[in-house]
Amino acid sequence: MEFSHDPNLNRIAEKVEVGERLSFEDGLALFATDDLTALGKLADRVRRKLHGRRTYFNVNRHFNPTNVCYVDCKFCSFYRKPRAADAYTHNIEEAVRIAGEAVREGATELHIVGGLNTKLPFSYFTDLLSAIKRAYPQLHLKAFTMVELDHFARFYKMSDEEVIGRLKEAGMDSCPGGGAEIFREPVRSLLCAHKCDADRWLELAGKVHSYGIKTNATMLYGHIESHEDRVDHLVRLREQQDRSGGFQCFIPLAFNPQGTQLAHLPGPSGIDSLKTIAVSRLMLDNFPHIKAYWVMLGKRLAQVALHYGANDLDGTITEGSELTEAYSVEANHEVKMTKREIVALIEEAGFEAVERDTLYRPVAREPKALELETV
Ligand code: V47
Repeated sequence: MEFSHDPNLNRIAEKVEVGERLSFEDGLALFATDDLTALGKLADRVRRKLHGRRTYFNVNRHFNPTNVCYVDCKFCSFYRKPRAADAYTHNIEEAVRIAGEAVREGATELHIVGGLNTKLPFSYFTDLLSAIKRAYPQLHLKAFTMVELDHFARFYKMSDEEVIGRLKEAGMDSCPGGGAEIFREPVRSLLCAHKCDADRWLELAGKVHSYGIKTNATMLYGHIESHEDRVDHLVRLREQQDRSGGFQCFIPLAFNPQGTQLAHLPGPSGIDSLKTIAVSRLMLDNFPHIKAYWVMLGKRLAQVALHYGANDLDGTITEGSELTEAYSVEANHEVKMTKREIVALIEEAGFEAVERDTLYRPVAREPKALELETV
């Protein structure tokens, strides 16, 4: 029996079988297919070849130092102008207190991203990292997107090398994948005219990788972009990974229109999200991990996405993170999941849940710690 009623999928399945790289046109054909089940099956084969039944999650927390930002991204409901009543900047003591809470809850990672706030000196960011590191040296600091690094270099008039070197010295262990949005023009400029462009984002990722620092990559989908824009995005990331090799994980981010300047758009459907996960797994043959980010997909769809090529659900996260709450699709913008809940989601889907650290090393916990866990 043929694999699919879609001849394009049969042709692509043969390429996948022998490990042949998929082309731009293949990417478009994958998005165009009406055979979601076969597309998912194909992505699942690749996922199982790489990871078997293992599905990763971590115990983490997000910290957003400031919501003040000049970029004015059309898809963002988090940022505020400096004089807004609810504009905030956390002080360093507050950051250390939150990091301490995270550590007591068993977190191995603090994910730090914020607005581009021109009122802060560069020393705020290095002090932030070094104060948290001094207090909790065991906590991995996944901090600052390529957009933030670009801002630091331009605004504080430093070379990229100086920015990366000083943040690394202060305690930056890896970088999250945000700010990639959609690389291709004109969509990128329509969404976020004041953000660094695609070449710059990719250049900085390459430079960070050259320091032995791992990063992630994202793609914001389900707004004004086309399938061509998405495939272009994936191909550019694949080419950068060929050059610098430091991406660990790709995370397709489902656009949540609520509260944004694009609130009139519907956001991506469930089918579109599953397709996007599957196409990502198939196109990004040099990315080890594909994450189904439950905060944006919702817990239920993220669970299903594990059968469409995803092998990671992100983490427990915990409430109290302003950016994460702004884009959450969960009821009341909830962003907390207990470890028990995340393990149950993975196991019920038929996979083996593996707690990982940020670098995808399995985390061993004392049995007692599991009993006592608060997350
Ligand atoms: O760059 C902003 C996106 C990103 C909305 O590296 C939105 O492990 C949907 O990058 N609807 C930041 N998305 C988050 C991010 C991330 C998250 C989790 C894990 C990792 C990782 C990275 O969030 C932004 C933007 O693309 N975003 N607003 C929105 N309304």
